[in-house]
Amino acid sequence: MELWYTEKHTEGRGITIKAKGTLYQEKSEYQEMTVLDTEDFGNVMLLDGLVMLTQKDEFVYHEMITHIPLYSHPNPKKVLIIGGGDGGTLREVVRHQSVEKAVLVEIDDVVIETAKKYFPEVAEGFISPKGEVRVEDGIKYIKESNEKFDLIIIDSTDPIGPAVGLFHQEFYQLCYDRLNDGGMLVAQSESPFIPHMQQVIKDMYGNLGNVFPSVNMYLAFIPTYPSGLWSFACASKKYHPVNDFQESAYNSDNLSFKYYNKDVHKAAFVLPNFVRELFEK
Ligand code: AG3
Repeated sequence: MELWYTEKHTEGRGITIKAKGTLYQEKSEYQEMTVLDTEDFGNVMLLDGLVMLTQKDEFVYHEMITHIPLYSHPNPKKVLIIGGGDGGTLREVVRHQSVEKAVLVEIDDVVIETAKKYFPEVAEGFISPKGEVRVEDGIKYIKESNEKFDLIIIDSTDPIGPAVGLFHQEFYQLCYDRLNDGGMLVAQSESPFIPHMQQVIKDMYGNLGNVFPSVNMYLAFIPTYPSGLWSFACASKKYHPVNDFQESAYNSDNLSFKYYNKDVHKAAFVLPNFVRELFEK
């Protein structure tokens, strides 16, 4: 008998992945966690039945949500990650020489514990002495803390469940206030090829644009996410992600990547017409 897991992306399409079995399943206070063992993508983490990451393609998302802003800011020392409980974003952030401290605020401890057990190479970030992990609501943290950051990364789920507030203008304003002068914010921003996500994108970029002087979208190819074409929002107080690319930091860090490189950095901001049109009034 063959077992196939399907995530429906719309009423008429989805992704289907052949599974060897279920390794773990639990209902946390916030969402349902599932880990599948699959033929093609290794272990797959689902939250409320939606693919969050797989061992085979997580590198794309985690490299792109981190290295683009970290090599656009001339001296990012302090980074705040909202969400990202699997540790993959933290793992990439702490590789940068300039980064002295990274605070990760994840609402659901079950995500952290599951990642440590079933995705040890992703959860590697938790070992770093530069990291500080807090299990609490990111919105509450940002309201109450007065720590300032050079970069805030919003590594959230789709805007459902506990993540809804992470797409609101009030939250972006709180982030803006927590950022130092040249600060930047990067957030995962769904797929421009899925109709209901196009509306999310319009609202989200509208909200960001009401708060930040500059907002740019960039794209990456993530095979297991809806449509495979994924987007990220880069909002900035001062630095431009393409014009201010930090070539010397990139060269001196001399890190090895599986997706990101300096040409990808620039190319990721080149948008096809149907994506550009999402921003036209
Ligand atoms: N966060 C973004 C996942 C969104 C996927 N959406 C979906 N499958 N419908 C991923 C967290 C990785 N650190």
